[in-house]
Amino acid sequence: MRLVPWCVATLWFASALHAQPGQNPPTAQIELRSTSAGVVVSPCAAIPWEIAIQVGADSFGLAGYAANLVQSATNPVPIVLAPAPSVPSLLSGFSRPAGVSNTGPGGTGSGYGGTPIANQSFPGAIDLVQIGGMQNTFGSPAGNVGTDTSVEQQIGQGAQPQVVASGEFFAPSTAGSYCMDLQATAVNVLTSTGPIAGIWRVRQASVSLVQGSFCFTVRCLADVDDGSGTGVPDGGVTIDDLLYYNVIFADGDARADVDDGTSTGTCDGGVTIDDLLYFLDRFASGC
Ligand SMILES: [Ca+2]
Ligand SMILES: [Ca+2]
Repeated sequence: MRLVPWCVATLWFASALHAQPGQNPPTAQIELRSTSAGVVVSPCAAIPWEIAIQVGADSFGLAGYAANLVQSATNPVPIVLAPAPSVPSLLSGFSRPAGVSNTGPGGTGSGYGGTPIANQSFPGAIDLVQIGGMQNTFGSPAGNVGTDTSVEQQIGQGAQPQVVASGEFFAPSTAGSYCMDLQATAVNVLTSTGPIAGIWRVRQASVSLVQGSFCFTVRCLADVDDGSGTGVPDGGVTIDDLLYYNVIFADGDARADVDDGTSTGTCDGGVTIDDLLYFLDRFASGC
């Protein structure tokens, strides 16, 4: 399925329109970050992610960007990613209707947070494509899109990279190493005001992907203790784990939520007999 590339097509159009041959392109850095990077997490743990951009001093700041958040095809099981739920306040002029971005799922609202698309090489996996949007640098709105024609300068040129999008997903309950990648990154920056009042020259930046992925490890679902009774996993599945689960299940502890009745290890936020049955099944199978 091809997405209608309103955002990106406009980015390319703006680049071509205002390209300045013979000059080195302005620079930008983009990175994908997560506080779960390199961490061993529990099944169903919330995994936060964010995209940050640093724009070089050789321009007047961020004009627009787009990036895909894609899960590695080597992940043990697929993950369904949901769009970033909100737009950072500083970037409000990049999301429709104020800015120019894809429409949201179903053709309404803003797709700034990314459009969920099935990963063709990983059945069941849903990635996010074309996260982002752009300011209206054309000086006039296009119907109900780009209604904010006041261009904000110096976005992305602070002391720290500017967080442009953030979201989270839940770790699968299948043990193993999982990675997320940032792909198809494009960044446009403001280079100068044009000869026509209100119109900015924009150019595609030379983008450095300083951190293009992060990985985390999901521990074995049935490994919940090390014999100390404190809920510290030790990498092995023994009777200690069953004894500890017995306690947290009886308490209705959120850590005992390991299934939703489908026997797929999908958490549902509640602790019922389904969780106990699924835990016992996984315990019996050694993980
Ligand atoms: Ca254990
Ligand atoms: Ca449950």
